[in-house]
Amino acid sequence: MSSFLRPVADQESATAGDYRPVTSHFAITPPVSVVIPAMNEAENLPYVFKTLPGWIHEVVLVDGNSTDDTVQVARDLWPGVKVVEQRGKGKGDALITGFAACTGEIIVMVDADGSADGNEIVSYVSALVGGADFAKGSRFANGGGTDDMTPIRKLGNRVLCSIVNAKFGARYTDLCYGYNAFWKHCLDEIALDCAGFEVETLMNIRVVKAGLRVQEIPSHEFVRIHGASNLRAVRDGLRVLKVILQEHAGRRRSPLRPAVAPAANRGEVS
Ligand SMILES: Nc1nc2c(ncn2[C@@H]2O[C@H](COP(=O)(O)OP(=O)(O)O)[C@@H](O)[C@H]2O)c(=O)[nH]1
Ligand SMILES: [Mg+2]
Repeated sequence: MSSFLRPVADQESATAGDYRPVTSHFAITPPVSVVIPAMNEAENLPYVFKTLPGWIHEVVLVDGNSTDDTVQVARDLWPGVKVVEQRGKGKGDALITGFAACTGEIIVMVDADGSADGNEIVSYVSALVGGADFAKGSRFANGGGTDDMTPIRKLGNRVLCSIVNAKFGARYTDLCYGYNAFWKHCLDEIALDCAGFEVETLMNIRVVKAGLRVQEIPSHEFVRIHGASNLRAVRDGLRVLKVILQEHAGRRRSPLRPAVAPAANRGEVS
């Protein structure tokens, strides 16, 4: 559904207890927040917003000190978008900041590079209202796919995923994927404390350690539309491996950056 077709009045008046029609066959009560970490993604945002469903409660865009028009483009495309200025650095830092700004009961994380199809959000939300705590996107589950991963990234992801499965008793088919959704209460149980691209791995490990109900959702990752990935396969792969080993050793990691900035220092919301 195009953002132009959003039932704005319904969204604004909807509160927990109201039913939000999601499809002609499905309605839900919990408000859904979508968190979009974005660093210089102005050219990609039109593609991202175009696929977001009209029934979501709010969009929280976490700006990573973009030097392009990311923030203005987001405001033009989605009036009412909540823009959070990131104070630290890295995707993990951005997501932690964005999660803290959400008012919905369900949180969906969506990349801003045009690789994620917002039409899949209904599958994630369906799994959550059906009983899962954490709906984990997978490009390698039956029905999923990727046009964006290089062979080296596929190999690294596969090896790291196998290590997580072996060490934590998980049965994941994907590990380092940015499209996931969860009930907000999960945040208390996973207490995220990381800065970079290891964030999804940390989430995937901590939900399993916390005994939360995880359901994989087949997802298709499209190719980034404009610009280049910020991820560096070797550097970030090693960060992921370090997190896996630290989590397995049971050590509480000292965060690379504060998990949540002190109130006075927290990103501005507008
Ligand atoms: N706010 C913010 N967003 C980031 C940062 N690093 C990456 N992102 C966003 O995270 C998403 C995934 O990053 P990307 O570079 O595409 O990595 P890849 O998908 O792993 O290739 C994109 O929407 C980026 O704009 C950051 O430091 N701050
Ligand atoms: Mg990407």
